[in-house]
Amino acid sequence: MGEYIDILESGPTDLRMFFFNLLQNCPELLKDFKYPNLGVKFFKKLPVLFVGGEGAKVVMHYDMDLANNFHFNFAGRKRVILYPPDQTKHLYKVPYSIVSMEIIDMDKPDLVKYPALAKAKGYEVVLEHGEALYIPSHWWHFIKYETPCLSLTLRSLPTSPKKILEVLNNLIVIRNYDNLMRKVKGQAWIDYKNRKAIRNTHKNSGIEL
Ligand SMILES: O=C(O)CCC(=O)C(=O)O
Repeated sequence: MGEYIDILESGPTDLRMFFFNLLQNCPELLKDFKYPNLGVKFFKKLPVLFVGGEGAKVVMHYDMDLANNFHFNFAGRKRVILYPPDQTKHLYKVPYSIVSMEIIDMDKPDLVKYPALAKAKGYEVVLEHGEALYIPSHWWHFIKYETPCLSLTLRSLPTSPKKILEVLNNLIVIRNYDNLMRKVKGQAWIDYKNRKAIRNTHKNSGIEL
């Protein structure tokens, strides 16, 4: 960890720790925070840490478990772009996944190649040291680390039967099907999904190229 912090402090780097479960990997750190009283039931099995260096980017995605997330930024400054679920049609969502096309730099998107993004209505926020962001269930988020950051996400799982069914479908059906197709078809499967992401998005956004 010490060596990793030295790397983060020495300049821009893509090296990130993503979704590091404190309960499983470093339970002694649980003593360092308390679950806040925000009127929600937290899922205490999954307090997850996110660490990254200056310039690191997290691809636009929403969380597969459809949790309501509370993202606490303990160190550094990060920029977050958020889109509500009703903007999905403009976001070049890759089929059988919960991410936008990775090739798109949501920080400075190429609107000639990806014009639907100009129609998407979202929010942008800069999280400073000590600030927290509520990311509602199913909301898309893209993150750029402006400086090295260390943040903790606490989650509250969905309770409505409709959402629970969607989570089970995401975790059991879609994820396994996608993994199988990657194994069987390799790069051809990825290329097919990216072509379909563009076709679907342009069709649903009313764009003709
Ligand atoms: O800040 C990060 O690195 C990612 C945060 C994230 O995706 C989340 O909290 O769900």
